Amino acid sequence: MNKQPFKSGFAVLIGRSNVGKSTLLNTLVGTKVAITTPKPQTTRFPIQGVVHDDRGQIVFVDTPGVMQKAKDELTKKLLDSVRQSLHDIDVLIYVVDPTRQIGNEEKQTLKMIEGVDKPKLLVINKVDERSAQRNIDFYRDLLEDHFDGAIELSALKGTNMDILKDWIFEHLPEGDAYYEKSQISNIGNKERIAELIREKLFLRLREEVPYSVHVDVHEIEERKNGIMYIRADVLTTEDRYKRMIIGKGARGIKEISQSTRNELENVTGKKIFLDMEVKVDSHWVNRFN
Ligand SMILES: Nc1nc2c(ncn2[C@@H]2O[C@H](COP(=O)(O)OP(=O)(O)OP(=O)(O)O)[C@@H](O)[C@H]2O)c(=O)[nH]1
Ligand SMILES: [Mg+2]
Repeated sequence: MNKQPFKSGFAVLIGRSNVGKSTLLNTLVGTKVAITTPKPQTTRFPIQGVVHDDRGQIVFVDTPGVMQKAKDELTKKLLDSVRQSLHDIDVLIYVVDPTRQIGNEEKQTLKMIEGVDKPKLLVINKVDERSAQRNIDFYRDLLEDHFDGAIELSALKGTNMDILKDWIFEHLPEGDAYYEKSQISNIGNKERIAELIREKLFLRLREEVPYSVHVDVHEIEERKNGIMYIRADVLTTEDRYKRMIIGKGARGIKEISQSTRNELENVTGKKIFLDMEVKVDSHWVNRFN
């Protein structure tokens, strides 16, 4: 029997904020690698998720969403990290959200990928949404100018994932695996838990508050009584945000802690003790990269 050559490479997910890149990554990998929320700018650094297959290995790279208002320091840094992610890739997956119109931001994002000389796939996501039909033809027209293929799918429902993987394998180079079979991501436990806490903060907080927040997990320790002890700092830029995060009678922070623990206990099967402190640090963005 003729054995097919093993293929491997990096497939980078690029697109505006909130189009569903992280949701797509999680569905493809089959587990929660990246956090997802209905708010823009959820993802803050490239996260890799690995799909192992008989044909080879796809390393998906989820990136921060491109946002037009690049005036604040965080947005500038996120945009830089998207630009960095466009180097050393094998396939580009450009994700769009047809429930929204093509505006200047989409055009700016398209400009960013113009110079990328690799196979480019247009992924039209969220086709399960009724309102997707309104703009879908405009997005289909994008194909002619910019892309080597297009797939319409729903990352949330998991439709057309096989077609997506087939397309990528067709366009990946031959090569050795980058990851061991048992590995599905490049992010460590501390980062993963920090991201989970940030997800809960994003889901609970309004307006600009989530963007003022950074989470550091300093310690994870399995104690003799079987309890997993986690110590984390929630940093925010202003005292008034700190008060909003903590909430009246500490209700806010208790809820965030509770929902983080619930999810971690479900995933790990262990009892979790979460020691979380909210601190004001107006300079975390400067240190962030
Ligand atoms: N209906 C529907 N909603 C989706 C789909 N994919 C993602 N979403 C929703 O869209 C929102 C944004 O999803 P994310 O995966 O966080 O989007 P993202 O592109 O990673 O966003 P940033 O990290 O901010 O750039 C969430 O509320 C998702 O549940 C889909 O296929 N259908
Ligand atoms: Mg994301």
